Amino acid sequence: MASVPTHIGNYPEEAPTNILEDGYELWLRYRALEPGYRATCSSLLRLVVLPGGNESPTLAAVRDELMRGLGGMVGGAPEVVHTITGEGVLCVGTPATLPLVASLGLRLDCLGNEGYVIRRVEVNGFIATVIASNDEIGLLYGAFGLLRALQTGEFNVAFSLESVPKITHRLLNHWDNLDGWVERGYAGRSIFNWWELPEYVDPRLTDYARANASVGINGVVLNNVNASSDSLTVPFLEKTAALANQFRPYGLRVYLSAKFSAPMEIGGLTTADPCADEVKAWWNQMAVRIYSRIPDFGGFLVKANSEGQPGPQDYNRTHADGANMLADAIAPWGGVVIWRAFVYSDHVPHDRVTQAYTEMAPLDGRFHNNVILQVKNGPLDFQPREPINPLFGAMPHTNIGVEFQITKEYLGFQTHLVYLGSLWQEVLTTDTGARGHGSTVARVVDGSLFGTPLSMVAGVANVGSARNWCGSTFDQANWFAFGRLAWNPDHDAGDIAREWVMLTLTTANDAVDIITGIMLRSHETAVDYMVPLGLTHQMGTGHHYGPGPWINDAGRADWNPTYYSCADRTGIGFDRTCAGSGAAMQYSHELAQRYSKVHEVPSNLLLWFHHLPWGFIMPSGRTLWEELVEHYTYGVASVETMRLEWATLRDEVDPARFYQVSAYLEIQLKDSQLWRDSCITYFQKLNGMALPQGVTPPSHSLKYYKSLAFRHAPGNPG
Ligand code: BDP
Repeated sequence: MASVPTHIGNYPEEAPTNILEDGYELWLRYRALEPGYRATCSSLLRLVVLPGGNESPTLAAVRDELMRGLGGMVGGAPEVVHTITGEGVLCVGTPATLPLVASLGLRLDCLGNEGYVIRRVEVNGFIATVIASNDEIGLLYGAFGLLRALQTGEFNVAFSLESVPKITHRLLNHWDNLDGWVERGYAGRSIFNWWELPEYVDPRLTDYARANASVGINGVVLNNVNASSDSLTVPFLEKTAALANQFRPYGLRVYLSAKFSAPMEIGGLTTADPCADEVKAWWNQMAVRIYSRIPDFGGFLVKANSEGQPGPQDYNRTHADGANMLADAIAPWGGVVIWRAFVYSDHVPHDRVTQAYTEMAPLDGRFHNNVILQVKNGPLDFQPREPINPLFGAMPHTNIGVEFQITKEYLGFQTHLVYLGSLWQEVLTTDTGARGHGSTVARVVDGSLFGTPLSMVAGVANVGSARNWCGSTFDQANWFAFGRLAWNPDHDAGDIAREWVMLTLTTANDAVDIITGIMLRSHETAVDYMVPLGLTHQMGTGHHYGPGPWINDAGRADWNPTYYSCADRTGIGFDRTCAGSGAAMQYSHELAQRYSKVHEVPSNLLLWFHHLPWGFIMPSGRTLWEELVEHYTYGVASVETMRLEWATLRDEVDPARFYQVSAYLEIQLKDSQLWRDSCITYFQKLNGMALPQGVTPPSHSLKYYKSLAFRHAPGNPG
């Protein structure tokens, strides 16, 4: 067990840079570069050219960030100059802010509004580094791109970088309530203090905006999808406007979750029927009220007819009727309606995972152009592993965005180290088969597969008021990876992990290798100790943290782990082939075939699609029961390996963060053992089979595991 460092705040003089590593700075630490490399960078980057006078807030943010970054890494305060009269100049501009940029022959036409190019070019006979873009926000993204390159040691005399986002809408969804409580939040309370707004805007929110801009996130939904109509009242719109003003320089637009019944709750109407004239008029007025305060308001996110939320179906209207009515109201200002496909009606369906497809796919082509359908990555609910949602590829005439969950509701909260980049990459690279080979989810959500104009990657935020923002060091990596993948869904999750480690923890090669290795194994490790071989939703009711595979008395059938495992004396797994629920048939022909065949389905989805006898022989030659036990056991062993590997890094990582990660790995080890032992004990009770030879038996009875409660777990609305 790592001991609590005693010297925080009183750190020995020889290591002053390790003081106050409380995680606040995230990946924007800008520590001094190693001397040799610093010399290379300083000879190139002493000076910054920005236009004099009338500097816009975005240009000011660009300048501040470069001054801060170069000052920290290269040393000294960079000098601001207005002409190029020597070597070592960094020019930053759009053709409008710095006319010189237009004359350099840089190909800006391919960059759109947000892309940027960084090149070394000759200006006035001197070699200068140029960051150029069409709009100022591209300069900010470019500044962060350059600073990242400096931090990770990629900068050199021939440095060149061009980057254009592949996704138009790169959004964080905060599940934050107006009283500051965060649904599924594990990093303290909301960073938005509605009580104090609009008069007091916490300066910390500027750092929040910087962090988002640094990874290219360009929008933020401020309130919970389980929305309160109050967010649309004038006092709260004033508060929203104050946040919008704070975020605007960083290219971060604000959005609101809208409650469908708001016209009744705060508008005095007797209906919220989307086809009623008075309802349309009410939303039209709402749009005027919002845009008069926030001219660049992003739009509405709506959870309708799902988990008890009101929606158009309450009036026998379709999701398209509801979404289009709202979309028409905000279209004149360029707003979008983001309509969630996570529909989950009051009636227990035949198979819960078929619901979104059943309701949404027939509506393809019926949504207006400024509607984006937000589809969770899997058909169930942010489980540690799911197949892709079958809606990807099934709605060619609809703007489709993916919704990931950055906060780890089902993956051990902030105390389990699980790097989500791997999970997201697995989803994004899955071939839907919709238009032949290569029809990946990434190509659906970036709009290139079907030529849909709006594209979106959204993530349920893991940011809160915790000093380190996310509740743990490694959860910062998930915020970072989300942004990087939203910018370019083809990015490699391993490269992103490595980059984050270098920016956040250490640049020492061996340590970077070890930490990146831990991160890349971490998702599969969690799947192993929680839900191996395609099992799903084995978590306890409400909190979703610890194991509850035996639970069969939750409010409705599809809230029960037993509903998903279908485990009994003879076998385990949910039959979703034609002979079962038929859910596999919602995929393209090729995928449906693969998933339906027990010998072709990937083994990590086996029990998602098939119900099999415990004695089923796996490709390894082991029985299914033996293989399950093997996975659970391996998951625990793998956490132990992570813990031991981390322990070797004591001298590489500052004491505060080293200690917290060490302690959290202890928690994860204990929990992984609990997951393994609970699940093995329960399933063994059902099948009566012996444990494979040499396997350590669980140390407690089923009664003991069932007696464990997770009271007061954070983030649980129940
Ligand atoms: C589930 C969460 C619940 C959310 C719901 C949603 O348990 O708190 O409200 O998703 O996405 O995962 O709307």
